Amino acid sequence: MSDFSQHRCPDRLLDLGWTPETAETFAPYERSHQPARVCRIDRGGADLAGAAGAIRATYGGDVLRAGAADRSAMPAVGDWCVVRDWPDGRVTLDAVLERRTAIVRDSAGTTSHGQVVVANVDRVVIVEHLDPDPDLGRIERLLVLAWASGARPLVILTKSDLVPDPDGMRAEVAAVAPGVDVLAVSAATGDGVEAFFAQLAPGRTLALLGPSGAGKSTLTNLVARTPMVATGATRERDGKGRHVTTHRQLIVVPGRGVVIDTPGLRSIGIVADDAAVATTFPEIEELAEQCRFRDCAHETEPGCAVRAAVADGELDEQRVTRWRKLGREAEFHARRADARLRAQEAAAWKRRLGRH
Ligand SMILES: Nc1nc2c(ncn2[C@@H]2O[C@H](COP(=O)(O)OP(=O)(O)OP(=O)(O)O)[C@@H](O)[C@H]2O)c(=O)[nH]1
Ligand SMILES: [Mg+2]
Ligand SMILES: [Zn+2]
Repeated sequence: MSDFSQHRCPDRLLDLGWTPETAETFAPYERSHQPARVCRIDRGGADLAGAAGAIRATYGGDVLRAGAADRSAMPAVGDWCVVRDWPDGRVTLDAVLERRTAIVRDSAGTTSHGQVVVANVDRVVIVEHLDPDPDLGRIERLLVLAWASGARPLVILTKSDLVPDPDGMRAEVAAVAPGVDVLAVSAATGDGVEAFFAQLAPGRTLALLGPSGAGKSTLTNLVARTPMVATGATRERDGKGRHVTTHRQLIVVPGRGVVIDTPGLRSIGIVADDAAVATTFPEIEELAEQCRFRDCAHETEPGCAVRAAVADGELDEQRVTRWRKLGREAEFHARRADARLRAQEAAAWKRRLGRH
């Protein structure tokens, strides 16, 4: 049995989120490599945490080749990787172990490969401020991203100390997040912070996502019990808002859990399937099943249950608009992924025919 199995693996790996599944994916490498989790990425390599502490590694040839063909194959923060110590002192990151979950955003360009924002996350924490007003559309978009990742979402509304009725606002947000816990917190007064901490558990990984200035790094430092990452008012430079956090960073808090702080998101393209959109908008999907026509576009068709609910004031028209937009985006992405698959298949055939 592997030295890194659940029973015999160092406590440090369990603190990092090591699971029996990770042990299984690592087994083929155990003679030559050690496992480590990516804390931070830069162009030259990665900072990782392993059983014996911090590791700095450069990317091995196989990783670079795979990453050139498919960007999502490059290591991401949260990934479990295998690293090798060479006699000449070099340390290389030679493979990325299979991901349990991955938050993938649409990357610019013509390929359909998404960019892995963070990997192996258990809870996606959507952080949104109560002041200025929370952006419901942004929360829904991040919920789609979260459901598509395979991890469970959670919404944290920050800066409750700055608004007169945080509970009322919390209820409004909860209405667009069916089935998802929505908490209001204040880092300034400590209100609601214990309920947030209740979401932590040793070995569990939380990733904080949300706009710049929402308070992601402030929450990270609260979890860490010490200032680990910089926080501050968003700076203005060249007329463009500057983010305080510029790197994704994984922080291990022994006995408490793992938290990943990320830079504020400006805009995010989703890489999602219909299922993630459906899970985000369950009440609309349920109505849509009652439309007279199976292919109802919910525009002018007779017997449209969605439009009827809007007319009756049971359903917010803007939420319907956002649902359709996200649905179209998911569909667009699925078509592009299909096209890539077909192109790959065609290229493979060409190679096979070329050999004869
Ligand atoms: N009043 C109040 N201020 C807060 C709260 N949480 C965060 N802040 C302040 O909001 C500002 C932004 O907080 P950060 O934690 O740096 O925000 P961020 O989400 O990490 O921002 P980026 O790193 O740019 O993405 C800081 O000045 C914090 O002190 C809160 O609950 N109440
Ligand atoms: Mg930050
Ligand atoms: Zn309809």
